[in-house]
Amino acid sequence: MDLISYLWQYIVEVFGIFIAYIFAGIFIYLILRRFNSRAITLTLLAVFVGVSISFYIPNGLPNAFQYPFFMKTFGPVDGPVLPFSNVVTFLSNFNTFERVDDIARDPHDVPTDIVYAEDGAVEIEITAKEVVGTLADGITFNYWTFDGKVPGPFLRVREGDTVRLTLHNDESSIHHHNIDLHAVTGPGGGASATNVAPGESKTITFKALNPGLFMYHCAHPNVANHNAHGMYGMILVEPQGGLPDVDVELYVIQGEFYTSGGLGRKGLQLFDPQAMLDGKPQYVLFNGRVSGETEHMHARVGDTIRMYVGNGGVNLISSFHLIGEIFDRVYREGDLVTPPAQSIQTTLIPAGGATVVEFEANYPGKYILVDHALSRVERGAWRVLEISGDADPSIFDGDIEVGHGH
Ligand SMILES: [Cu+2]
Repeated sequence: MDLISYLWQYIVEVFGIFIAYIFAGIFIYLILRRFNSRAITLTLLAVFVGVSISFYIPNGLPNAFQYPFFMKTFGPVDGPVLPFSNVVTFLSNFNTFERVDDIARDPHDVPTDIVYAEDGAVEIEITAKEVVGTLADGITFNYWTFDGKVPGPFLRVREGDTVRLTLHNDESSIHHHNIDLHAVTGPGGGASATNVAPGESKTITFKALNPGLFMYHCAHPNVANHNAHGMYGMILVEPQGGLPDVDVELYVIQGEFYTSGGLGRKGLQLFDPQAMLDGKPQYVLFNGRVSGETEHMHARVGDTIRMYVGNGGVNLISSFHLIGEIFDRVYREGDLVTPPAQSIQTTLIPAGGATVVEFEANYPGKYILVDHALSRVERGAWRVLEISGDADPSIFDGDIEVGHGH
């Protein structure tokens, strides 16, 4: 019943169109019988076919009808269409998937210490897990995750460390998964040695040769498909000697979600591979959830804030900007070797790339981080940083209006 309530709009859409089409046919048939004229018959037939075609050509079949069995793609491995049997397995096992109410990882969830095992290696365990999460109020999506949240856990190591990473694939998963860490020097960034079937685990060891902030993501075919379900996170490789101390560290990753229903369509949203190939996401989100429903990030006046920001893609470049602040330092593209750029308003984050920004919280208020390709804000690409503390009128003074329209 749960599933039917989620899929109700698809069912209504399919039957609505079906019924309308049948009765349009009956209507025409009745008119033809009444007039019994060849000219009217041909005219009405032409109108009917013409209207059908003109609807079909620009729109295709309604999304609810559509499953692109015959999509032809040219990547090195399988295309982004899920095997139909997997979709059926997902729908028939729908009630057994874990429900995650808050799919968005808390941006404050950044470990400060590196924990070493007895043999001196950094030991990391991650579980790939497919869950049903809330994308926005009343809108759910089948997320594929690392550790049940989007993004996956923030990993912290230091240049020169040996890292032993075990990837588990939860028994409830339908798909195989793996992990490609951009911090790894080795085949597939670790992906080809971590392919895990549901219930399986595999371990790799790697040396963190280069410092920087790096993305990691699932690279199981179809890679874009796995990424577009939420399978990404970041690993920080601190330079020898570490990074300067700051008061607050925050972790956000922008990502695109390609859903079969339009923006705001309620219910369970199925993944739309055609929209992904076209690069037209319905949602662009920080940490996998529409931001109006997430907790604010917090800091105090006087704090130095460092943000680790990534772009899980799979198609867009992020024009990362924090409204009402200037980044004092930007470690462009996550480069922690070169001295940072300074006093930057907006910085680019490529798909599969990252940036580190630092700034001092100078004045209290609500600051909104966005992708400054601003139409994406309407698709969910914003998040609030709330700075509390005393206002210094020499920095800013004015009557602050809230919720001003146009
Ligand atoms: Cu995967």
